[in-house]
Amino acid sequence: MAITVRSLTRGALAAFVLITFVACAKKEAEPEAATAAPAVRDPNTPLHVTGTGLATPESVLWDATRQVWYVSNINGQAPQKDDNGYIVRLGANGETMDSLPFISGADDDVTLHAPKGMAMRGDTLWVADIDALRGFDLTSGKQVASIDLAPLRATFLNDVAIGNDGGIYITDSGIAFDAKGAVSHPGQSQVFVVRNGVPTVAVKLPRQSAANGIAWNAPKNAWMIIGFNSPNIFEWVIGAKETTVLGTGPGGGDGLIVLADGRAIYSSWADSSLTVFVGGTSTTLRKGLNSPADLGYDPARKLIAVPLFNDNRVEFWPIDEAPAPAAAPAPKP
Ligand SMILES: [Ca+2]
Ligand SMILES: [Ca+2]
Repeated sequence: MAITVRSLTRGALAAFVLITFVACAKKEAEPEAATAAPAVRDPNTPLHVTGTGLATPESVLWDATRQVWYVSNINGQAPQKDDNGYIVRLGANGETMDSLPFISGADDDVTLHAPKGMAMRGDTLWVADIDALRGFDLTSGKQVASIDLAPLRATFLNDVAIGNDGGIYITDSGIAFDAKGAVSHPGQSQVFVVRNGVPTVAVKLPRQSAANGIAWNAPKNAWMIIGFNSPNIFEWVIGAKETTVLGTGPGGGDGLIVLADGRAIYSSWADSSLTVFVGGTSTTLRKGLNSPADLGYDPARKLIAVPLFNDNRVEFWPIDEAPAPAAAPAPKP
């Protein structure tokens, strides 16, 4: 029904104007989640920020086919089996997409306690969940698999990656937390591989290294692994009995990606940084990132997604955009 101003009483007109105003205000507020890039960017601000709908975000994963980011949310304590974890989708520029989580432990037909690392193989999203690997259909969000790694003594599954052999590789930090939050290492720092639905131990790392990020390093045909409780950058060649150490960094390692050119970029809780590792040396790329967890990466845009675990936020940074330099020191005479 068309509404003419003449047919409205003064009160109704005021309400109509108010509603229109609110609607306009709402419309203008919408792009907040995805800040448009100005012509000249300030390299010290993220390209996009997403700060709504997230609760203890641990991992971000880019899906180039669907042009969405997946964000795993622990929603509470990292080791707690509370079945309240969830996964949301964000648009390519970090826009909030889901009014309800895409995948939610709160649903009766989903079990998801504290989701961390994620990887895609075909149409399935594989998610590390304390001592199990959960599989979800990427179109429907329905749970399609649950693989129990508790019999292999998994205690803190962390990152997931697909190998060039088709195996699903999962790190186990092997850590536990007591009632006061103190960390102990009752489990083994190790990597599992799942083939045809069957998990086995792939390799064990030094006991207290707390294996965290894992990424396939194609140029070297090997895995790269970092530990939350180690400054070492580990390498593991499939079939080798042990890992080797490629170099060191600040420690507190979490997310890890390896670029096509062989550069590795990882997040560090120790110095709140993104750090680049190349030629055996770690160099700070960017600081000021509080509790930076498992990184997502879109190679087409060279855009890195950093979930800030304790800040309930995901920041998107172009990787090859250098931070504005601090004031240069005066040249020495
Ligand atoms: Ca449930
Ligand atoms: Ca992690």
